[in-house]
Amino acid sequence: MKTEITELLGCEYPIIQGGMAWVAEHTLASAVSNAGGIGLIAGGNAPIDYLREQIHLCKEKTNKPFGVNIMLMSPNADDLAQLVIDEKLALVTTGAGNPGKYIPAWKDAGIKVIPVVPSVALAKRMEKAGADAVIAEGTESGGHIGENTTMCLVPQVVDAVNIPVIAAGGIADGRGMAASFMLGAKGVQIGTRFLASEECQIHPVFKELVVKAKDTDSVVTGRYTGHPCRNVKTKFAKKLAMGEKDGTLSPEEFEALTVGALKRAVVDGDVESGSFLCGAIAGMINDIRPCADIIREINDEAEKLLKI
Ligand code: TUI
Repeated sequence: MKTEITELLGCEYPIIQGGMAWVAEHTLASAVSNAGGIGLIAGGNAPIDYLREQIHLCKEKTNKPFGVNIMLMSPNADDLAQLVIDEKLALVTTGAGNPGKYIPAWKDAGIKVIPVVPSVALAKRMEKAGADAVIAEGTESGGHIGENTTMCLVPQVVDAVNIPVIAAGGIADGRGMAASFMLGAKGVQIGTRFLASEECQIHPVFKELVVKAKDTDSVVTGRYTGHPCRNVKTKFAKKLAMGEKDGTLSPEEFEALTVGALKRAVVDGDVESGSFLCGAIAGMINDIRPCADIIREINDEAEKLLKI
């Protein structure tokens, strides 16, 4: 499917992989890019030397464009903002903040800039600051989330800006992609579906949680810390949610329990103390497939539906 996003990024399909912290490393990113989408390496809170290595490994595995997602709350965000310039990457996406101060340098370096926005106000600010597109991410997404839903946010952002809008949050099949296009999006960002891909390097326990999840198996924790995150509803996530609700966990105690919890989920598959970030659409995902099959199937189904 050709859209303003495939034109902008030079890819075959208007499908961008989510920049999932600890999850989105070079194997997944290169598989998505080689399949004609846009793969991303997630910065998360990772050290800069690790990220440089991931970028180099990804370049070895694909000649197609790929990008980096910068989590702006990371202490390494400044260094990563410079690294994407030094490495002459095709695009950068950002999350969890306003990347305005970096945009002029990225534009000067010819990098396409696509911030994730949870609101119309930030989308407008990003357009003014020179962003090439925005990702309007609904609260159905996994990980750190805003309040508005994909269904409400996407058309409002589409109406508010003149740059292309990519929809994110709750999209895992061709119906979701077609619906996003009907709302005015020119591309989709997909995260959770790629957790259950063959190339995704997360612990098998994490993949199993995604595949087995039902519609009601995600929960948002951490609203009272200012960093709400959607996770698989494990016993640990329920304990956090309950402690937050009934006041038995102070925000400080909550933070102490969740330090390092993403790594414990992704690397160790530790259901007792890991945070398995995942979107509300996990209930629809029932198998582990190669990225190329996932991308082709989603695109073809959407194309078929949009032609009706
Ligand atoms: O960033 C994400 N999802 C993430 S990041 C992450 S790692 C993490 N580690 C520790 C604490 C929190 C997260 C896990 N999942 N998605 C993109 C996203 N960006 N969602 C919401 C936002 C956002 C929120 C506020 C973007 C901008 C924003 O701006 C506030 C402002 O400054 O105007």
